[in-house]
Amino acid sequence: EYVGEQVDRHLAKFSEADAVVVGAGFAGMYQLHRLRQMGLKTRVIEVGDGVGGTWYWNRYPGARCDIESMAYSFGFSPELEQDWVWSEKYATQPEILRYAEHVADRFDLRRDITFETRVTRAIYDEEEKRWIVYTDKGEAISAQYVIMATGCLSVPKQPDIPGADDFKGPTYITGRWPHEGVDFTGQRVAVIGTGSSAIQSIPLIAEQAEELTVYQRTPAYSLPAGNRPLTNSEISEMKKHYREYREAQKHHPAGIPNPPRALLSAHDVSEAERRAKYEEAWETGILTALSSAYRDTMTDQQANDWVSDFIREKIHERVKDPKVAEALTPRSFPFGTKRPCLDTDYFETFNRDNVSLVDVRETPIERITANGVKTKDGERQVDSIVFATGFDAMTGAILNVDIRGIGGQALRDKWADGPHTYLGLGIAGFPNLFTITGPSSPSVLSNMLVSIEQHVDWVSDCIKWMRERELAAIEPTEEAEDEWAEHNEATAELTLFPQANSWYIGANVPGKPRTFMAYVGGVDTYRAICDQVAATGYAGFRTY
Ligand code: FAD
Ligand code: N01
Repeated sequence: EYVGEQVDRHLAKFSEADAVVVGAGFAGMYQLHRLRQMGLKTRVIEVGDGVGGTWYWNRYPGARCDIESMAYSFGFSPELEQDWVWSEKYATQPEILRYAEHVADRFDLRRDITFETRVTRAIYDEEEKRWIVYTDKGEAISAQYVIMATGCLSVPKQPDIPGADDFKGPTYITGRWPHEGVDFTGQRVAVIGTGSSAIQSIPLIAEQAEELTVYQRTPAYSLPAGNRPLTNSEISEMKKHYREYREAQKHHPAGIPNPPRALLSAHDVSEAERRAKYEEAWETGILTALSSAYRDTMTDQQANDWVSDFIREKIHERVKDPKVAEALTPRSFPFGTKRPCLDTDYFETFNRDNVSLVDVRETPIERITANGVKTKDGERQVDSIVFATGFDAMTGAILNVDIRGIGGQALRDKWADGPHTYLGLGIAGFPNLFTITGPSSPSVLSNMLVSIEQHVDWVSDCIKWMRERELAAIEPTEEAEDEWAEHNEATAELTLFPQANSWYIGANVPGKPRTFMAYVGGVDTYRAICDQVAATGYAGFRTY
């Protein structure tokens, strides 16, 4: 019988904890806080040398949140939300990182976080019913629970362009930006990619660089953020009603209660009314305003075509050269089926003399050379290259750890055809292992802080329930997992989401299995399901 790897307790630095949390982004930080409150000896292991996760790594120019700062923040502590003052509608990365650091100080989190350390393996010891978690610093930690708070967008996709290593000048990846910043003054710069990270950084890089060339494979739908400083009265108004607002977040499908969900179908109104509604939504500068203008935007092709056309027209208004405007106009997928972007002057940047667009659908990148980027039209020499090419999303960070469950089964094998979980929280055959905002939960389709808190609370309550009953292990049944997968797929099929080659579906990483990796049923419905599961003694899980 397989009893897990034998640890040589003399060679490895061996320690014990009740729980190991992997990652010290917002999820890991709050998980530590909750488990500590419950009296569990908890260790957090983090690769970076500070807290904040996403906001620690993504230091590229222009990085900000695209869900309003006052909403994209923790709701678990009324005192914290009253004390902290956000300066802008959409806070910059340095401000969000300061917030994460404030949370770490305020709740004295750092003393249980081991920084600059990577979890490399986690092996379940069936006899002991404990995990042994290995780090790259030679430590092995025995723990009853492992919580993967490793992030959905934390592993940058490796540049999959031939010759990427040949380039002689500096290259940068948006998700691993140098802490000291980069000065592009006087340089010829290439940016590859036109997703959210590119759209935020391009306008600022264009202001500094001598010449900027943007290599675009798929144009994006992007809406103007209308970013601005928050006024004192806005802040105090929100703070007066913060508790009700946090409650409303939990009961909205995306965790974003403003604007409220639409009751009307786009088919119920006249063209003029639709247009007026879209204009009004456009002016709000809120990511979900257009998709939630009518209830069928994400489920009805015609309803989606109307709003997609509206955005296409806006792009043509924003870009002076009609050929460039058309190249920047998304036509190959419905609005919202890839994550939309919010921008500050993104499209207008292409009106600048020092900015040019290369449409790689027409002139594919053949390779990166020692001096620049070569397409079928020839080589363009540049001094630096920025890869804004995205992430191995949802599963990348989890599968970077070699996780072995019952019978020594590797999670990498179990997920060879795509992630398989129950509720995006637990995995059959991997007892006492939880994933925060894991695949097949709403996670990336929502305000992530709302989803993170919901998952951390659910996991903490589950562990409390286990301890009260002196249970050693909990894991989903395979039947529950299969049913959840079927429900997920069926729900996604009711929408337009599967039409796009998005990172939601793994399409951005060559060779990655294609499955829709987020639950589209909504944060509100999903929370009710999770609560029901807990209330019925964790139906769909088995304990021993
Ligand atoms: P992360 O913040 O990704 O933290 C995971 C941590 O785990 C990282 O620090 C990583 O180093 C660590 N880690 C991973 N693997 C290991 C390992 N093996 N060993 C040790 N440590 C490990 N969401 C929104 O809702 N609104 C927004 O406006 C928004 N803006 C975003 C902007 C950017 C640029 C990006 C990339 C994402 C954005 N997101 C946004 C999504 C964002 O990732 C989440 O909102 C949230 O910050 C995720 O927190 P997390 O703790 O789950 O994961
Ligand atoms: O990554 P992406 P991202 N050759 O995958 C292109 C969150 N986020 O870092 O679409 C040429 O979206 C790729 O082209 P294509 C948010 O959830 C939020 O920008 O695959 N091009 C695409 O244009 C977001 O969705 C904010 O055809 C290549 C781009 O690179 C998620 O993180 C800010 C290529 C990658 O876009 C990821 O965003 C930043 C190749 N070989 C991130 N490979 C906010 O605003 C890839 N591309 C809050």
